[in-house]
Amino acid sequence: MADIWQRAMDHAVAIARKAGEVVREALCDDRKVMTKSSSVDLVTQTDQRVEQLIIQSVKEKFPTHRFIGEESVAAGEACDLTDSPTWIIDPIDGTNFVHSFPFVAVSIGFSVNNQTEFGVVYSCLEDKMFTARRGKGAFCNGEPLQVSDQEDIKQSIIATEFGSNRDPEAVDKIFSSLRSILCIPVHGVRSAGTAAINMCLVASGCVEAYYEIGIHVWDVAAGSLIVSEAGGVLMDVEGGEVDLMSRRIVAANSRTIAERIVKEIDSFSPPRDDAP
Ligand code: LIP
Repeated sequence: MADIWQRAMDHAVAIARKAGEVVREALCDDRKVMTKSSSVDLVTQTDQRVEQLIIQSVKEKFPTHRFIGEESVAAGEACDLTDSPTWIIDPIDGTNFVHSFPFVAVSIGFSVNNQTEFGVVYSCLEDKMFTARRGKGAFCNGEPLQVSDQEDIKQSIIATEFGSNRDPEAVDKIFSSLRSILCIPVHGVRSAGTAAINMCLVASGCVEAYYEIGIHVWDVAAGSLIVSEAGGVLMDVEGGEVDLMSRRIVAANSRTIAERIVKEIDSFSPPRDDAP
């Protein structure tokens, strides 16, 4: 049977590549940095330009589709995931881009009936195009991806981020989880600075798991499918099913590793992305 979303996925790959070119060019220029929810939540004109580039080109081809975009939501648009075909866009992982920290990704997830149909993460500076189509596997530059088969947490590397919440209570919990996980002990803890690339590292088998509290649906929509199609599992930080609007995620190579991490996480619940 023909894959009805293949044309949309092909378009996502093409537009992510084009967006990556814009990002690479912009890295050669001075960046005017603005702030959003706090002084460490950064945005540049390139984030806004890339999001508009993606949205406009999708609208021309798929006029009935809906959007959740990081910068559109920051500008006041709703963050509602309905049953309609919806493109979930993170135009650029902002803070890394501002500092030319070399992991910068364009992330595009596509959801229909609350199910992610495809995910595309373009790591612009590495020129790596990660893709996944539901039920059809995950790939990097066309090569199949497979999570690590390591089930011993003590032989593992775990990725996480510190996020942009500087509320001391939240920071204490983030450090408490980090301390517990580090002292299991694990081989190491790493941060690429972007949820999307951290998840692609899980899918590639370079790290056994990634967890974070405070991310947004646009950070993880595409990466989640890339992890599960590479054979990994997704979980909430308290166990149970992941909810992409909850701003909490564990993405691991296996249930064993995910459950072990959940045991160590000092959880909290940031306001949901779809909170009214
Ligand atoms: C970033 C995420 C990262 C998180 C940051 C931020 P942005 O996305 O990729 O995992 O720790 O706080 O949310 O805002 O740079 O696109």
